[in-house]
Amino acid sequence: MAYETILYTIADGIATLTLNRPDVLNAFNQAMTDEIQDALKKVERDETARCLVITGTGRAFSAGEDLKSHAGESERDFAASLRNRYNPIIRKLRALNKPVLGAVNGVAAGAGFSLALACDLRIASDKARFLQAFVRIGLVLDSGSSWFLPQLIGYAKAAELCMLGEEVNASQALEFGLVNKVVAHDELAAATAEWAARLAQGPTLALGLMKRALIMGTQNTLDEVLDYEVYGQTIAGRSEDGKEGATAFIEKRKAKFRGR
Ligand code: T3D
Repeated sequence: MAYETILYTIADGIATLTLNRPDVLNAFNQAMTDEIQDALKKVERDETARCLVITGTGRAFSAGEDLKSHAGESERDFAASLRNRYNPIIRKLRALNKPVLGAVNGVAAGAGFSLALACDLRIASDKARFLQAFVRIGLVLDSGSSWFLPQLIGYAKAAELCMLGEEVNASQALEFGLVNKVVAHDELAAATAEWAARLAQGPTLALGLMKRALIMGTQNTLDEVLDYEVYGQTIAGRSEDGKEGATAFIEKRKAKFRGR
């Protein structure tokens, strides 16, 4: 599939998906959600892709659904839009057995905010802003924000942001735990490259199992998680990278992981 609304590159084990409709703050139209779904399948299948970075061009990460593309529509099928366009993206990002790093370069609103929340880690530019815009247009949260937000920042803060439609700046986002770190706008690319390289050079198989266990930890019992850790450690410990990690420790050198 040729991409018109996103950019997709892969280099040095890092797949980068860039939302690319800057004139509308990278709002999602049908083409863009189709293309994101296609690119995520590529990342999933490509063994050389060991980490995914998601970012945007221009001054936005994403302003959510392209509201202008629906001007004049009498009846909109929200259920079909969410089920067929957004939910598969969020599900795929969470199921992806590779780490996903959001580089939030600017405003993230509505489903754009949800997309950022679906990443495993987030680095924000000091120009980033976060807005649960839904209340302003009479809609409810979607694309997983109702699940991600209370877990990340607690129920009361989530309710405040969503019900009052409060905009959060980058330093507030850091304080609330919405992002992992904030850097000067000009340093976002370098900071993202540094973390992405560390992730891409990590023990990919173990990182995928770790991601699954952490997600389980948010919704399963301790007993269930303990069992999953047994399973995960068995797989990771027997893997090539698991053996390399132990050998490197004994030999007092840095492990060289190959992602399997
Ligand atoms: O519908 C379904 O399928 C269900 C799924 C829903 C998911 C959703 O995401 S619903 C929520 C949609 N998003 C929003 O409600 C956010 C709308 N945008 C804004 O509130 C503001 O634009 C921002 C707070 C994001 C940024 O404000 P600001 O002042 O920095 O920029 P701006 O001037 O408002 O926007 C710049 C341009 O981008 C402007 O175009 P213009 O006037 O220069 O030609 C604006 O219309 C356009 N733009 C911004 N957001 C969207 C958009 N165009 C289309 N869709 C947008 N969402």
